[in-house]
Amino acid sequence: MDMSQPQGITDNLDSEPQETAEWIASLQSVLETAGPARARFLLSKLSTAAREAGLQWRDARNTPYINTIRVSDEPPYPGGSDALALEEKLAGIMRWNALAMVVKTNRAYGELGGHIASYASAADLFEVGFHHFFHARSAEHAGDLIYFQAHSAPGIYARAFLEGRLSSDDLTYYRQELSAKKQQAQGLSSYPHPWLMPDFWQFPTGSMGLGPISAIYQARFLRYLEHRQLLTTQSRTVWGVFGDGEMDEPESLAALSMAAREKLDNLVFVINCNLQRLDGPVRGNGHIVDELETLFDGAGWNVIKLLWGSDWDPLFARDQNGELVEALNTTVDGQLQTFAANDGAFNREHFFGQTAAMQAIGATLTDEEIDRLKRGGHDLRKIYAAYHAAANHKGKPTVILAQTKKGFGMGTAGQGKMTTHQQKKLERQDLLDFRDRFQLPLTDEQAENLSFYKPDADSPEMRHLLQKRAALGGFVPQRIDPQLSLAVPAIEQYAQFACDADGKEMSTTMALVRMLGGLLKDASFGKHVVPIVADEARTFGMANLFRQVGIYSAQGQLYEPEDIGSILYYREAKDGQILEEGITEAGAIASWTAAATSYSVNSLPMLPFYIYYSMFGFQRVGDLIWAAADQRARGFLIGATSGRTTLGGEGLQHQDGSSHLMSAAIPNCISYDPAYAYELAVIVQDGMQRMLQNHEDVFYYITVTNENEAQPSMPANSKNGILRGMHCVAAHEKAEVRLLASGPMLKEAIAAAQLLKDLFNIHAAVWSVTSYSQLARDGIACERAQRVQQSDALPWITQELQTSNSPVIAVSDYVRAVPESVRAFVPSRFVTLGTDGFGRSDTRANLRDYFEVDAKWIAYTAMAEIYANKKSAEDMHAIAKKCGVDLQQSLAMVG
Ligand SMILES: Cc1ncc(C[n+]2csc(CCOP(=O)(O)OP(=O)(O)O)c2C)c(N)n1
Repeated sequence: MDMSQPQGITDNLDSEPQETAEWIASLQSVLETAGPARARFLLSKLSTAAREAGLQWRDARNTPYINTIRVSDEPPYPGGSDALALEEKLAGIMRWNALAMVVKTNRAYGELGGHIASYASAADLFEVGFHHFFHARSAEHAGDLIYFQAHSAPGIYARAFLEGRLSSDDLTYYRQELSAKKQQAQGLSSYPHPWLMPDFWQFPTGSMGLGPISAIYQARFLRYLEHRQLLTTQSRTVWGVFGDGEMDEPESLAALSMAAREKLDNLVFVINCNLQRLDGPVRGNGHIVDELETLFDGAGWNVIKLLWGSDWDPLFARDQNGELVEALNTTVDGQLQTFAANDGAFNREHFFGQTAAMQAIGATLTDEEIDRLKRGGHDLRKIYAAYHAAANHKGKPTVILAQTKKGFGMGTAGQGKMTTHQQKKLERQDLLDFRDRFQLPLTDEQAENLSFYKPDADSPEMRHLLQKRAALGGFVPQRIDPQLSLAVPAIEQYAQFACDADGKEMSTTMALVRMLGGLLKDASFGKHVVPIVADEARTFGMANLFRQVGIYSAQGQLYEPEDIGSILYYREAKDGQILEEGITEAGAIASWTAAATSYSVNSLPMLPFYIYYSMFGFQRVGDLIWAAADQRARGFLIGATSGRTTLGGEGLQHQDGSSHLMSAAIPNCISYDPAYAYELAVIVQDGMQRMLQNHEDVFYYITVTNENEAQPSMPANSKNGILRGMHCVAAHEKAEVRLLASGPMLKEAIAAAQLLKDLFNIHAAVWSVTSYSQLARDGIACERAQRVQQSDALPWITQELQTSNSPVIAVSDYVRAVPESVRAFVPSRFVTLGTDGFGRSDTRANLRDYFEVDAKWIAYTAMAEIYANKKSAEDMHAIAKKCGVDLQQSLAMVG
């Protein structure tokens, strides 16, 4: 007998039904007489015996295509059938107002877009949450944290309208934030954007996949605060409602096992399985629900399938030989979509018509009743049961796979249609049908005109709505900034060594880590600091922090670390402070965002420093950083081992020449590329003050390098220039050339100035450019002020350079576009040097020669500018040779 063929998973043939029935009866009898624990024990013994017999059998990860929660386990609905009826009515009103808002907007301006079908499928999932589960922040409860499926935003606005938080004028300005402002109305952003609606939205979810990973790390960060005894968070739940199509994003699934490993039972995902995405079915030829069940179950989550409404219960009760369930098991999603798009008669023929037994089940219903059979995600009673089970499940995060119909209730105009995602225009008859479908008290004219509908304030449904929210502490979503300040330590306290470095050798990474260590030691401030790494702490010399503040682990340390004997041993602790995320930049940045928004989410300001390989930041997880910016994050991103020529041997994929270009495009990201430890100290101090004391919604990106250098002490009066983007480090009244350089290139510029003096008796002045992007922003702002406000404000860079006409050479270890960004504000001839192209593995010296950014190239470039068009080619070759530059070889390299 071939026992290698896995049996029992795909093979549904039952050759011995009698024998099968006996086995099942035995199991049932054990269950009845000895209980579930004994039944589980026996099954697991059987499984072991099967494996020992070489059967290679394992239980299928999938359960049948029916609800996980049995009817007998459903809790009573709070408020009974009266509440149920009111809530169904309210859901219909939300649906209408959401639809009216989108269609109205698109009648006026066809270009504005918006979605109807997604919310139509999610409305009931949201409503049960709003009525019974989603706690607002109040005196009794710190508030649940809810990540809303972004393109269902119209429904959240529709609810806020009924709650009295938005006016009908506001709804009229959906997706018209600019026009709204002119009319003193509140513009409604397309998707959840805290930047645009700072009192309303908490979490940006518009970019698919970012919501799920962010929700997971948010839940974990609550635990971190709890375990560090900074906050009591136990009653708070993180809810995330996401699309089934969205689960294909790698970020959506990336952190599932972490959530289970950390036992995040404060986390509930609700996946709106309407089986469709934008273009068509999510898994036309399979079951997305089953696929997700396998993935979540395999990762260790509690999985609840919520597939069929209460009106299916009597049908399943009649399904004596399992043919109905078997049909559901084998009907693929593409077909289920077709069933959703067609009427009762079609479903009778094509679904219930499959076998005689099913025909008989179908015969108990009229066509109208078949048409109205609900999927689980549209049945408030079933949804409540699933949420109740999820909220009470201990030890694991829960996912509810809620099956719905896309465009539910949109009838032939949209329900289950392939094109429903983008539908935003409805004909007269479709509107009337929708009104009738949800029994809305609107006249034909009102329906046709898309009038918003709000029941009287003292109507039972309005009273119910407001009572329910009052019982849960108020309205959600709601975002606050309590403006809590932290006393920032004085710079002398943690960075004296950097300000008075006096030529001591160190890299800026070493300086940063030492400052961090100092900040962590501060008796009152230190506990707010959150060091985050993605498995590179040793690379950045941070191993000493392992011992100093410990690595956070919910379980503490269950083993004796190999290096227990060393002073810097690998110390994990339940109250550990470092978030060591492992090799997941996406996870680490999601952690950083949770910490960087704690001032708002938890009314507890925290200060995260996420230190990472700079190349694996903006390039790798730029969209998550963009979302953090939207969310008004406050914290430090530290791009370490930065600079295309400074990282040396690591080569093309590691050498970062572009992060400063990308960070400059994020409006509230303040970027610096400092050369010296004292500059770094001034920047960190300024950042802490702006973020933690002035409550500015900015975050800092600072690049640091691993190149050791002699660090000078801080010159007097340099602070203003450091923060504004440039300060002079070598002045010369008669400078014939001015050299600007950032980060590691500064020492090359200083060496170039020396070369010019030694070789040609040419005088150069040198500036340290701490931030080309801040100089450029200032330049653009001044230029606009001159144009629009007739101001005479001069950009800082112009002020610094306007005293002479001598040429200016600007150097950066990033692509030339970075220094190029200040060209318009330089009042003389201007040349940029940068590191465009792919990186290479070699020594710093060879790389800087190759990219033509080292001292000799800067000196040669200066000479070429000073002698522009005044010297012959031969003379220039001779000058180059004197500088040590080989023009012939460089041309060959570039070629
Ligand atoms: C990263 C990203 N890619 C693409 C989109 C565009 N987009 C918006 S909604 C959508 C389909 C969503 O399908 P699903 O997650 O199944 O949600 P449904 O609308 O069906 O409920 C797409 C592709 C996006 N918003 N974000």
